[in-house]
Amino acid sequence: MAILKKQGLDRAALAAVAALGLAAASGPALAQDQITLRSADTHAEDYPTVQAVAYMGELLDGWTNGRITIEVYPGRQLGEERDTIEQTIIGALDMNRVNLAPLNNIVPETAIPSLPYIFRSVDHMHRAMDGEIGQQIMAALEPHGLVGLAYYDSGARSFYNTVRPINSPADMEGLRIRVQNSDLFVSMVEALGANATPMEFGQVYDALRTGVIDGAENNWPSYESTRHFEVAPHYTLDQHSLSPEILVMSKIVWDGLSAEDQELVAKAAALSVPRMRDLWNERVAASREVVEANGNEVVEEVDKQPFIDAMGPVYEQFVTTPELQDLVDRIQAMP
Ligand code: GTR
Repeated sequence: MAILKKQGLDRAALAAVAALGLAAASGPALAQDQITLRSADTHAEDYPTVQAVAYMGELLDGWTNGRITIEVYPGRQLGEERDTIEQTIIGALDMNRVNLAPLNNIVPETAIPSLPYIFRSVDHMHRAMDGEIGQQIMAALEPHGLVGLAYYDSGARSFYNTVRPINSPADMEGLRIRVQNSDLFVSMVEALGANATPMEFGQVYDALRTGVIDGAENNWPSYESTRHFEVAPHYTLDQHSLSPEILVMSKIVWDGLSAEDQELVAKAAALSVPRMRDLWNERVAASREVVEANGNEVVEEVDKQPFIDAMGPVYEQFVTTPELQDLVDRIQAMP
């Protein structure tokens, strides 16, 4: 984190100053220190997730007269999600906006909102994740070195491919589908009879273009922003996953903030959520227009039931403890 670095004192030195009773050095002087939080995102600068974190930074900047700021690094500048998650856990990176899926293998609780068809609608997802269930999943991140700050929308993920329109699971047979680095997504694709290839987001376009894979899965904005729609024209709105995005902070960095600053950061993160949702809805509509103007074949009216019916093995594989089952039950019981 930038606080200590800029001041040129390490933690031990600060502790020594405090032990000597030099309150002025550790108290008011430190309070004036500049805190610059570096935050990574895989998406381009105009994507709603990037804009939401930038907005959070503007709020903090305004409230603190520039004492706390956020520097957002969009477009994978700091690496793919797997790398940036590792950097965040060890405190080399302060904040990170990722999907929940690449956290599935690290924190089992994060698999629950990533489960196929666990949510009936985006509203259902909001009700669960904005409340106790979302909080419980955020709390589960902490022993793994991460503090959850906000859930952001990610719409619904659906399949697209270069080969044929998908109307039922039978059409998935044998297709090589890229998934995120999540065993849950591998299991889901395999339950549908396709072959799953975990791969970083930044490699998908070339892999589709060169035929290394036949397809992938994502929401409207990502299908459009990555130009995947130009190389994989068949898009089927099977909406198998509503796995939300999450903004996390390194626990090491969080623990280095004063209680007052933690409160400011949490408040700014909370306020960035409604802003993100507005930006998201606008972007979904705009992305859809771009794809449709390109003449892509979009299968809108797909019977989801056979897809849902195929998901039993995924739930069996990932809902493995009474605690995880309880999360599933509570989500499903929500109106
Ligand atoms: C996007 C998501 C990214 C990343 C990407 C992917 O929808 O916003 O964080 O998970 O999908 O498929 O890798």
